[in-house]
Amino acid sequence: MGGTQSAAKRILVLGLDGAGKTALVQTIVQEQIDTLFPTQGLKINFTAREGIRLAFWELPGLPQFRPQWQGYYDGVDMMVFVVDGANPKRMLEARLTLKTVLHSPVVTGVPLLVFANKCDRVNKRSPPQIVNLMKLGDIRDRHWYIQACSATTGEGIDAGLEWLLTELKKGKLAANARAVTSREVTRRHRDMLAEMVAGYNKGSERDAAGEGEGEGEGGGEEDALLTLRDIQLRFEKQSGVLYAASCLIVALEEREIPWKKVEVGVCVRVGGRVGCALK
Ligand SMILES: Nc1nc2c(ncn2[C@@H]2O[C@H](COP(=O)(O)OP(=O)(O)O)[C@@H](O)[C@H]2O)c(=O)[nH]1
Ligand SMILES: [Mg+2]
Repeated sequence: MGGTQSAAKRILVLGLDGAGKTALVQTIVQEQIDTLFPTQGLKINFTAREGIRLAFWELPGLPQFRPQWQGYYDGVDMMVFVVDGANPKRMLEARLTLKTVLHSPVVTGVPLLVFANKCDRVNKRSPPQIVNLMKLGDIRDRHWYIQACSATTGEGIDAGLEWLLTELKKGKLAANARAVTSREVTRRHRDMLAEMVAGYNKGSERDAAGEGEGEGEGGGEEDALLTLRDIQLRFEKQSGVLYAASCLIVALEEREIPWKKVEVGVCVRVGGRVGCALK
């Protein structure tokens, strides 16, 4: 058979209740639009575009369900936030809700598509107005895009999906790169540092038990005690390389220079000519 379920890109569809999430996903997957009731649980819909399988995970938007959203963040490839573009009264609530979502370190770097839905309504707000109302300009740790659309007429949906597919094709490396360059200490840096400090503690314990003596000759480099200064230097070197790789990827992306992952380590190849391997 074709692609497995695990190969599908996972798109989390979030937004306040009544924003039009269910209607939008139904239009995308071309499902019959039934009478819509507020969604109570997780709804997953599959479709495929340009050979990419897409799994839309729609979560219920009512306030009592929002704290549960974070349980679905791990492994997400894309976030779609649907806002009712014709309801300025709930724009603040939408802004604060989105802010809480983006605050989670699990989704740092994951690209965000904001669908300003219900653009068929006369009192709709324009995307620039919504950018202002929702303070989207403050988002710096991921690629984001706003697209006006109507789940009812279908207007704007293809344009939004086109951006979404372009982002998905870049893959997780791009999202991770953005996460690294936008945060002072990333999770990977923290893990790296924790490992080094754990090694230091082990060494100190051995030393306290008097086993550190006599290691000079046969113990070898591996057993040599790390000092905090060593840890600092190693951390600076390794995190610097990670940071450099991430900055490079982001710089290439911003200039729309194509790059791709290759076999060894974290590699970047530009235009099939320049190669840069970082390990
Ligand atoms: N005029 C208009 N109404 C819409 C649009 N999208 C959704 N709706 C209506 O908004 C209401 C809430 O939609 P629903 O998909 O259930 O929102 P959800 O709670 O975010 O899943 C329903 O009555 C829909 O018919 C749209 O693009 N235009
Ligand atoms: Mg719904």
